[in-house]
Amino acid sequence: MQDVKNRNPNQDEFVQAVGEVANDIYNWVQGRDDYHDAQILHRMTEPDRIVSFRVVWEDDDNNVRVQRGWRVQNNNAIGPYKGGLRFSPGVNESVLKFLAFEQTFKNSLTGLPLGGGKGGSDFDPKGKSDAEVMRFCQSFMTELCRHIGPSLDVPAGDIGVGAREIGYLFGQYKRITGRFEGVLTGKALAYGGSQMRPEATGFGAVYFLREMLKSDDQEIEGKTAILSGSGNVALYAARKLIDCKVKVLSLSDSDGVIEIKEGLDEKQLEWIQTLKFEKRGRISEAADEFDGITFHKGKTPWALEADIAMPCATQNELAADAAKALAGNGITHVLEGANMPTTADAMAVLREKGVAVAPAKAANAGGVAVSGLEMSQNAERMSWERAKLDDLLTEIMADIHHKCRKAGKGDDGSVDYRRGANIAGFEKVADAMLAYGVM
Ligand code: NDP
Ligand code: 2IT
Repeated sequence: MQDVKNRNPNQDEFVQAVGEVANDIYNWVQGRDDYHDAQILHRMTEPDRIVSFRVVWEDDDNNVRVQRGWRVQNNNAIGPYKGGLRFSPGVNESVLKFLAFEQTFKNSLTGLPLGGGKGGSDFDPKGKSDAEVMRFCQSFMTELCRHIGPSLDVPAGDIGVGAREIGYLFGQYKRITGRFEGVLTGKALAYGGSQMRPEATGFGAVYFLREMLKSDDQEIEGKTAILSGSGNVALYAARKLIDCKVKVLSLSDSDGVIEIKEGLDEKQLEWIQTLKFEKRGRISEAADEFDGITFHKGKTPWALEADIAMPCATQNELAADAAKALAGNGITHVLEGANMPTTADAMAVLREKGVAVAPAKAANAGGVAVSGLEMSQNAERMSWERAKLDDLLTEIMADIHHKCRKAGKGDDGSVDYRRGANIAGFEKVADAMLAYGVM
């Protein structure tokens, strides 16, 4: 790890993500001389390549604006690079390297032939007009298009990149290359998108939770949950939790948290979906609209009492103090909807207090799994029915759960899902790399 730190100065997020994996697989790889001799882990910590580029666009007042763009192609040992694009002012090379690294193991866990990548820009879509977002996306894709392709690298959405952005990006790819092909996932149904892709990450996380509870002889029905975030992952997780008769007691954005004392109802959720996905409003507006909802400015959900906590916003949003509060408030399960939402210190607290943690690379893998299925549909120029995709997603999440339990079981019979996810995700990629020899 010291070597990883030295090689990646000022890249804290990347070092953190590598540290988690290295720590969890350390004992398991002892005795695997083939991995050691081939320097597998060391090789995995160097991305195959990073493309970095300038993105220039004009705002509505004709000012020329300059942004940075990246694509981190981390590892294609088991399939074409695959992973989302993030547009957010906090994006930098460290964040994208950590996300691409995580994605590699997550994609391996899905059982589908998907390598790992991630990309994005420090562009902030918030407060921009549709025309500005379109011009930015077109400029971004004008460079990115030469580095991606259906068998090479297939980007998708992430923070700040949803259906609108994917539409502009795909349109520009098609315009420049002249090819209509499955080069992006998360497309709308009208032009080659998949049923269930918008819902897949949030729904998949809840399917994973259901499996976790089942293996402890618990029912999901009747539980209470606190969620952070109010984007794609949080709102579809909330939708599935409500279907499973779980009370959703909070949602949030970077302004603060809404507390929903009686639990979110269908009508409120639909209203919030329109607010966030169509009107691009702020979560505090839900408190102005509904009596049972209160807004706490600048706060997070982690002080509220519940059975389940689901961080669904961003990395390192759940720190040690919050973890202590969660454990003290009766939280039994933490389900990571976001990527690496729990700091290393917070993770240590949760482990010590015996709170079960479903790690991001397992819990939120449903999104990329259905992206993989979107690629299959595009390749055969077909589109599958919603029920089939929901069944496949359910099966994939159950299979990931099974892999995590199997690899994460300790000598005393207890299960560490994070260790299990890291070992099971690592093994498939490592074995493929071994097969290719030294490269
Ligand atoms: P969205 O852009 O749809 O929503 C992001 C949400 O998180 C918003 O509510 C946003 O609030 C909040 N948020 C973002 N940054 C911060 C911050 N620094 N502090 C507090 N709140 C913040 O993104 P997604 O829902 O798609 O992604 C959420 C997380 O899930 C990310 O970690 C992403 O990597 C992960 N993920 C997403 C998948 C997908 O399929 N979309 C798949 C797997 C993982 P605000 O509007 O105020 O910024
Ligand atoms: O973090 C993730 O898994 C995603 N943002 C989804 C990636 C994808 O290719 O669907």
